[in-house]
Formats: sequence, structure tokens, C-alpha cells
Amino acid sequence: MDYPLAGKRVFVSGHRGMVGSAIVRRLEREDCEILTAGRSEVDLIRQSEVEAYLARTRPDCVIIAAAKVGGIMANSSYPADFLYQNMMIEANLVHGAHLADVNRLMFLGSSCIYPKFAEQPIVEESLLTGPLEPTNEWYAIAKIAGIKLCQAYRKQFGRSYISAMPTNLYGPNDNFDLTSSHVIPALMRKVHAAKVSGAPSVEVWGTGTPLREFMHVDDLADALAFLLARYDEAEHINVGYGSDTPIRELAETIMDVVGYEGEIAFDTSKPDGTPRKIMDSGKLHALGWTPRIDLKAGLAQVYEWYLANQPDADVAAQ
Ligand code: GFB
Repeated sequence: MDYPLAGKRVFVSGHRGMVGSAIVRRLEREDCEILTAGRSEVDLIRQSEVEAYLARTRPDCVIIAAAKVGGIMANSSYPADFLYQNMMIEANLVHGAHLADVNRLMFLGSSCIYPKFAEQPIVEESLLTGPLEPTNEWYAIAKIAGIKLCQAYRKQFGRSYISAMPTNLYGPNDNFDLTSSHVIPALMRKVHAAKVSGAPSVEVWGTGTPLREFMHVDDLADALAFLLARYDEAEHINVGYGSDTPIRELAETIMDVVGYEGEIAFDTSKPDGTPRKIMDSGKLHALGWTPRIDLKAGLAQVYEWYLANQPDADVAAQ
């Protein structure tokens, strides 16, 4: 498939978030028109607002980067929010796009759609072959429904709607709130606070043994621009980095980047979540795309961003 982005009107939902803002940065390098809308203009949970917005603006393409997202604790503490809000956002945007005759749409899921004990690295075909990880099953069910929505509108109406499954992401504009964030922003903030206050140790949740695959959001955005221009299959496609890291090693790398020489204190009352979650991104690599941003270099870049943009965070974290 050849879908040149030049001249297209592309609606990026969720443009203020880490993923949406990275997609906007990436698409600014293409010769396309980028449409964005704040919540006061269109609340994506409200069907009538979404349908009216898409009917009025008539994009050529919709990217669903908007989502209710969070780390392991937020996912397990707010199951209704994660299930309801994500299902509504997806259903409103996919159906609204179809009604407005938008023929190209990209939905973003997550590696947590796969069974907790899926064979690693996880291939796309593992979907729905076993039980989900309980800490994030609500989010996962909503994201699986999103994939199925794209497939259903493709099957029934011939729509060119695709789904990409990113691995665990990090980057600028991430959420650094300690109760709802993912592990990288949480550890960066905690390690920075420990350095500033001279604390002897920093708290890391769980046992430090789970393995996660981390990708910088600018790599993700580049992969998405690549897929948008070339990929047109019903099956979702994995977007991963290709190697994974134990949480203990991640913590040590962040300590190194921040320049903190204290100890790690594991809080094993907090959940580990799924033991390992690395995706097989062979399908994407075979199409000709590979990531470029090494984990340590990416973490250093995000720490610079954090220092420049979150001046009060270390105070609040103590
Ligand atoms: O990033 P994270 O919250 O999400 O946690 P998941 C990854 C691992 O880091 C877990 C550990 O084993 C955590 O216990 N960890 C250590 C910490 N210290 C911390 C900390 O201070 N904060 C956090 N948050 N974790 C999410 C899903 O799972 O991954 C979502 O809940 C989504 O649905 C996302 O799929 C990509 O990788 O466990």
C-alpha cells in the first residue's frame, strides 16, 4: 500500500499527551495538515461531540492517540475509568470516522493486550490465546475491543483502519505523578528527589526482577508515520524496541543518568505485574523500519527534559 501523507488532513487525537505530542512533532516533518482539538472543543467521551467535530472538520485520516493511560497502580485502582473511557474514546472515534467518510484510521493499543503468560517474544497471533494480566485487564480489554472495531469496520465497510501495538513507552510530556505514572517517569522523579535531598536510598516497587521492553516515544512516532504510509492489513502490528531490561537494571541506569549514588530499597508490598513482556516486532522490521534511540541515551534526553520542564516536581515528591 502507498498512502502518501503529503496533502492529507490528519486528526491527531490526544495531542497533549506523550504519544500524541510525539506524533504531532513527527508529522510536522511531512507535508500534511495536522488537526488537533482540546477537550473544551471536543470531549472524546461524548459521541455527539466527536461526530459533530469529524463531520465539521472532515479529516482524511484519524490517529487514535487519545487514551486513559497509567502505570500498574493506576490500572489496578481505577478499573472503571480505564475500561469505560477507553472504550468510549475508541468507539466514538472509529464510528465517527466512518460516518464522516474518513477512510484511513490508525488505532494505538498496548503490549498488555497479550496473555500474561504468552510465549516470549510475543507474536501478533498470541492475541486472545490465554488469560490477561489482572493488574491491567480492564485497559487490555478496552484495547482489544479497539483492534476488533478496526477489523469490523474494515470487514463490513471496507475501511482502511489499522492498529499498532506499542511496547512500554517513555519520553517528554510523560506523566510524572508518582501514584499514576509508569515506571520510568516515577523512578526518574524519585531518584532525582533522592539526589536533591541527599537520601541514602530510593524506593523501587516490587522485586526488581520483571522484564520490560522500553521504547522512546520519538521512535514510536517514526514507526507510526512509516506504518500509516505503508501498512494496510486487518491484523494489528507490534511496535517494539527488540530487547528488554530488568526493572533493577533500569533503576540502576536511571541512577547513573541522574548521578545518584545511593542504594535501591525494593518495596515488595507493591505489585510486579506481568513477569515479562517483550514483543516480537519482526513483522515491522521486515517492512523496513527499526528503532534508533538507545535506552540510556533516551533516558538522558528525558532527564534533560524533566529538569527543564518539571522544576517543582522534586519538591512535591519528598
Ligand atoms: O510501568 P509500569 O507501571 O507498568 O510498571 P506495567 C512496570 C514495572 O516497574 C512493574 C515496577 O514491575 C512495577 O512494579 N516499578 C518499580 C514501578 N518501581 C515503580 C514505580 O515507582 N512506579 C511504577 N509505576 N512502577 C502497564 C500497564 O504495566 O504498562 C498498562 O498497567 C500499560 O496497562 C503499560 O500496558 C504499558 O508494564 O507493569
